[in-house]
Amino acid sequence: MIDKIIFATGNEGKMKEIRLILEDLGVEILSLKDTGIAFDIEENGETFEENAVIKAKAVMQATGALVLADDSGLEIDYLHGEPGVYSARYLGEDTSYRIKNQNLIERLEGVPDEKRTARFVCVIAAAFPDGRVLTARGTIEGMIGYEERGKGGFGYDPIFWLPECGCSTAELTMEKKNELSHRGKALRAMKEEIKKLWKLEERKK
Ligand code: ITT
Repeated sequence: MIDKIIFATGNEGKMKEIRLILEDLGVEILSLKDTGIAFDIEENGETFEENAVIKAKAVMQATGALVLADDSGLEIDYLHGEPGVYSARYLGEDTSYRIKNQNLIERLEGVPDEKRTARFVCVIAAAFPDGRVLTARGTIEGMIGYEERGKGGFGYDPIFWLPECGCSTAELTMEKKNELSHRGKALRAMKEEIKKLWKLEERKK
């Protein structure tokens, strides 16, 4: 029986959300930092799916553990899907989100509400020690706001406006964000797949 899962992410904001979503699996969830191994993974895929699989496989091969990975990003329709798979690297990996968010607000200056549509996308990949690979995708639709709002979440959350909530995703509690978010949807779907596989394996014993 598997007693731990390594989550192949170096993003602390993601990791907090992930721990809460996977809490009920009853196994230890280790981040890359927790493994103590230094990884330099080149995310050279062209899709969220490719990048999530690259990360999960690289860490599975180095550790022999069941590894999950998250590749996610923000797609802005008016900018033809930018920043998309380059969301973390947009304007440079080390540039603050203050600057990235302000820049996106400026690029949408004068653009009316109906053309400010955007979505967060998340693909979770699972790489099993026997070589099997699974992926699950989740999205959340919203709009690019006119200013940064809220202190919660991370990354582009302060400019991601949810009209039905009348707030940005940075103004939601982590529980509420997980309930609605791209990551929450993809990771809950993956959790169900993993539970099914574990049940099958238990039955075979
Ligand atoms: P790992 O590859 O180590 O997991 P990363 O931050 O480099 O961390 P990605 O390549 O998947 O991760 O880039 C995802 C970026 O998309 C992330 O850095 C944010 O800028 C943005 N993003 C994804 N999910 C988000 C969310 O829930 N809220 C705000 N921004 C998000």
